[in-house]
Amino acid sequence: MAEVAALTRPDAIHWCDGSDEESEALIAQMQADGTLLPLNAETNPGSWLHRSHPDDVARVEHLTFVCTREQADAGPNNHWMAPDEAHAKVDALFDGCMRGRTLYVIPYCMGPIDSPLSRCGVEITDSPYVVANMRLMTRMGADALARIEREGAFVKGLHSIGELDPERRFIMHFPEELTIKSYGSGYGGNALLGKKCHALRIASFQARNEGWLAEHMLIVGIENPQGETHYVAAAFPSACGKTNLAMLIPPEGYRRDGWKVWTVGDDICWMRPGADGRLYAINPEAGYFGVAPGTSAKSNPNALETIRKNTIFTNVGLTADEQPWWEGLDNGQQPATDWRGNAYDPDQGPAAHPNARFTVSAKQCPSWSPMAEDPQGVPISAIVFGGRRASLVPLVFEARDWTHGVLVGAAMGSETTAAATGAVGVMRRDPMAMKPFCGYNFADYFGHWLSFDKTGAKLPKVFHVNWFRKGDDGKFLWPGFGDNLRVLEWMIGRVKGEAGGVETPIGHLPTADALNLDGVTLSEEAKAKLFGFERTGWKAEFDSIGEYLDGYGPRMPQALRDEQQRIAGL
Ligand code: GTP
Ligand code: SPV
Ligand code: MN
Repeated sequence: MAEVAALTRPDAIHWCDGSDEESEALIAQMQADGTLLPLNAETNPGSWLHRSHPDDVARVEHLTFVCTREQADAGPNNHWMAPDEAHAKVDALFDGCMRGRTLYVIPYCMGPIDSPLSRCGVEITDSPYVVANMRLMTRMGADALARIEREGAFVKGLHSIGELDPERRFIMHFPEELTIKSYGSGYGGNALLGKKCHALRIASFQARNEGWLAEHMLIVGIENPQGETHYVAAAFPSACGKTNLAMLIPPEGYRRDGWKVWTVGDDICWMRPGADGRLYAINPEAGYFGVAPGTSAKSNPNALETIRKNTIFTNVGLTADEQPWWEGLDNGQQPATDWRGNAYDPDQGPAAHPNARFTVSAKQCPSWSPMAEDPQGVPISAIVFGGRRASLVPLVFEARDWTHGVLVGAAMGSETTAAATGAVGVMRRDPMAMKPFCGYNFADYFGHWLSFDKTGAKLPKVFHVNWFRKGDDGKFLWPGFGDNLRVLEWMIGRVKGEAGGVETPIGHLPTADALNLDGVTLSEEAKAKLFGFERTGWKAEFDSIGEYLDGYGPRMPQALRDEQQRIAGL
């Protein structure tokens, strides 16, 4: 601490205790200096708008580094810099950067305070906006500090918004030192260090050494009419539907029959084998940092209800009476001001930035699961991988066994989204939705996944879904959102050995009558594309998957290459 203060030279130091008084004082200060703008107090009580610097609206994958001693340990999947060089580079930027500012010390716990699966960290930052967000997203303050003092070990994070200059911006990870240094951005994934930097990049590295998994997955509980709840963990890349699936509202008929959906987490999942051989999962987060555009009373009513109060909105538009507004909100209101604060002009682009976000406490979600606080976590029945694929990939298929399931995850492809700076809609390999987040070599990561298949293990079944298949007219063929429960129901049926499937080279697809489609109208084209196996296209896909795996050289586990070879024959 003294070292950091000597380097950064803040005017004042504040230790965060997480109290209401502290939060109120910070918010008052941010309101006074314009960091937070008050929203309509009647429609959005306790809620604020933050407009970020227009060049600082998303994660910056090209400026994110994993700094292991050996470059090969970071893998071809990460940008790498030698630790000494990285420290020197970023410390030069931190030198004196907090002059005139307050340094905040944020002790936080990822996961329930009393869970053996949880891990703590301390983030030092000069951004009160980061403090306010960390308060919603983590268990922050006195309780976390007490656990840190008891345990001794914690992840050290240093953050400064610097000058918000994209040329002077770095997100550096030192997994071997349990250290993060982030400079020059105030955006969520770059600045809320408990989230992607700690809970995914550093935690994935720790998890490999300690025999657990840190994943970019939602966790959702599906309660059937008999009152049994099955927990499902699903990895979709950024802005590909995790929040929506986690908060799903069952279609009318299912609701009548008594189906219920429970939200445990919407972005990150830590899991480890329990004494009974099953995988048990916790959500290390305490809030949601969700995508605003596309969130409506139709697509995600639970999210809309969650963000009715006590919410920080970042880079949304505003109506004339200061209500938050975004594309796809569909509530009959019109935007007056865009996310930059200019009068809304459709010729100047959307009113909300496509990666506009809301930050809110998880407990405000109507479907929030009390099991999210269980220190032992929830047992996982199914793991789901999925991407945004306009062509080829059917609605759902099931992997034959664990090794095949690991290949299905390793082979994931998805079209890029606005969650990271760069081109949108470009198909890339995003294994297990962890391309931007795995803190070590993917070849070792796949090997770690394979290692869970051992005597006594009762592993979940593995599935792959694609909500984003398009027809010849360029429109989505599957209604998605609430109707995705039909697919989850089939998966649970498979877990229980009750639902039908047909074997194909890529795995089991549902038989024609195995999926409940009551109330869904699908064209013949839709049925063929959503439930069909396209041999020629898959042949080419498997060649491309083979090339991808080969790119990792001999470090890639042979079992995975054998599995790819076996299927590539088709
Ligand atoms: P991160 O927070 O970036 O990790 O993203 P996420 O995976 O939680 O994404 P989110 O659920 O916020 O979804 C992002 C976008 O996908 C939104 O625009 C949604 O409207 C859209 N989306 C989600 N589920 C579906 C679906 O089932 N079908 C279709 N067509 N779109 C969906
Ligand atoms: C993602 O990009 O996957 C997010 C948002 O969940 S952020 O926390 O900014 O990375
Ligand atoms: Mn995410």
